[in-house]
Amino acid sequence: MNISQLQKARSAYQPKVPASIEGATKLSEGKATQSVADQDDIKKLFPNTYGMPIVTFEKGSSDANVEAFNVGIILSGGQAPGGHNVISGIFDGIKRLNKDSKLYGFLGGPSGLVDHKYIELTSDIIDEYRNTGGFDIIGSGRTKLEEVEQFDKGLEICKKLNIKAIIIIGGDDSNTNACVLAEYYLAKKTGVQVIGCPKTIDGDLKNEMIETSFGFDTATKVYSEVIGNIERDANSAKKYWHFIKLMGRSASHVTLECALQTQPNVTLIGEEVEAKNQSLDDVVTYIAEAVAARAAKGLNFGTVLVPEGLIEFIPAIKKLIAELNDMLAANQAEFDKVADDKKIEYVANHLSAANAAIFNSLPAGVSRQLALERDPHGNVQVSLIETEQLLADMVAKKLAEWKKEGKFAGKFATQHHFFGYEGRCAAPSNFDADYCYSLGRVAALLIASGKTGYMSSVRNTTKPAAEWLAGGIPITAMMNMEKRNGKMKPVIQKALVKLDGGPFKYFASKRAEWAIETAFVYPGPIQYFGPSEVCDQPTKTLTLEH
Ligand code: FBP
Repeated sequence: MNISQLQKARSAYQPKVPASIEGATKLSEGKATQSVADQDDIKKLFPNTYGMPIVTFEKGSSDANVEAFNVGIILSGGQAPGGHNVISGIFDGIKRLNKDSKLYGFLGGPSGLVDHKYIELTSDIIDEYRNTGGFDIIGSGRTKLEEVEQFDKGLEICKKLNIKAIIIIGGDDSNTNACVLAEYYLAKKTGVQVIGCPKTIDGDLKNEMIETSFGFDTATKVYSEVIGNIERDANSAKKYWHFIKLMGRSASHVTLECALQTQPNVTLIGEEVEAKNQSLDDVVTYIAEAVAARAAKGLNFGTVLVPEGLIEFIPAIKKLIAELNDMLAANQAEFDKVADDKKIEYVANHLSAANAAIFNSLPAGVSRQLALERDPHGNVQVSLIETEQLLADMVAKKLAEWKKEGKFAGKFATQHHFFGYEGRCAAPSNFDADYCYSLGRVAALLIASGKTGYMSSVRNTTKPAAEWLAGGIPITAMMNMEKRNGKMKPVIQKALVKLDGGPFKYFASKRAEWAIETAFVYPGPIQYFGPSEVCDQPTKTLTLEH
């Protein structure tokens, strides 16, 4: 591989780990856990993995004698900076416990396990990928792992390769699948353990014990750098309003974090739009008012941040999506036979009158995305909906009406952008490099301790890495029941932006000022080498939450 000087220097970076796991460790078990909600249902569905205790690794006196063991890893879902460091952490972790242990990587996501596509990850391969972005070491995929036949196919390859445990590195859906797999393998007494690792740039796989998902730190720093550059451009040319959509399929954490870092004029938070029961027109009016207020001061430029999941938070559209999900699930066989060019019409004809009216009023691209082009988990692929363009056009229309009424005398020219894929494979920040490597090392310890159905956890992350706490959280403790494809299913509860939480409250206390003034902050690029206060800062979200 040809590499840059920075990559060369970066590959020599030794990630920091919690002091408690630097040498020998001992495991301490806490109290039994319960799921976050729907305890009876979850307990019934996970009789073998429900109620397990939270475990913590503390400094031990001597290394236990661990027999060599083999581990298989899967990267699942969207890329997130730091995935390669989770893998190098697992590799170093299992080799420290016994140098004859082996690591296998299943190729192209969960389908690699089912289709028996794998490679052995040796030190030569691992060394090439240390502290790099991307998931290209083994590739990722979005195949759902939820059928018994898939689990059995997976078991075959585990037996063949003498794999003691599988580690699934993924978001909430993938870790839900990890938990189901752990339960199945335990119930069948297969001896194969399953461990999860919290990954997603979206930042929505977190709870009291999982402080953040990896990749969020780096991705939001990359987006904030470019948003800052755009703000500076806007403030230099003073002629454009920039509409910037940011990734984050379901939750608005990425948008909120970027707003805290760059102080744009308008930031939409999907969770607030839902809580206030706002319509698309309310949202458009809110932006137009900010544009008009700045225009009155002669400031015909600005920035608007839009979370990609916004559309799903607008209550009327949320209701429409819920009915669509149920209707499509109930009529799947018939719907599959409908010709492609008749599908939209079919959908409109099978919705209630109120939802059909909303469906028909949406731009064609949006209705198509909502109804037809879901990902394998049934999620609307919001990254493909051009909400930033839609809002810019609607605001322009509103301002034109206000102009006629004498309520707006400014200029309104727009540019639009979408930042998502740009940040998912960035070289991990020091935080993500350290956090991911530590998650990998902890996952290896969980396996050696015989644990299954656990997620690797590293806490106390606003403190220096040496003070981080290492352990494992039973995945069942994060679960509740939710409707998926028309049926109630056990799933990890998604963490949405809390409107009474520190990050949102701070933002809400500042946004009126940011809307009118030009209070932009230009954070600049991620720094990998230099003073700790420049290189090692966690996100503002994490700091304000703790
Ligand atoms: P994960 O939940 O798998 O981490 O992926 C998150 C994400 O990056 C979202 O922000 C985005 O909506 C989606 O993936 C895009 O999916 P795809 O990579 O399939 O285009």
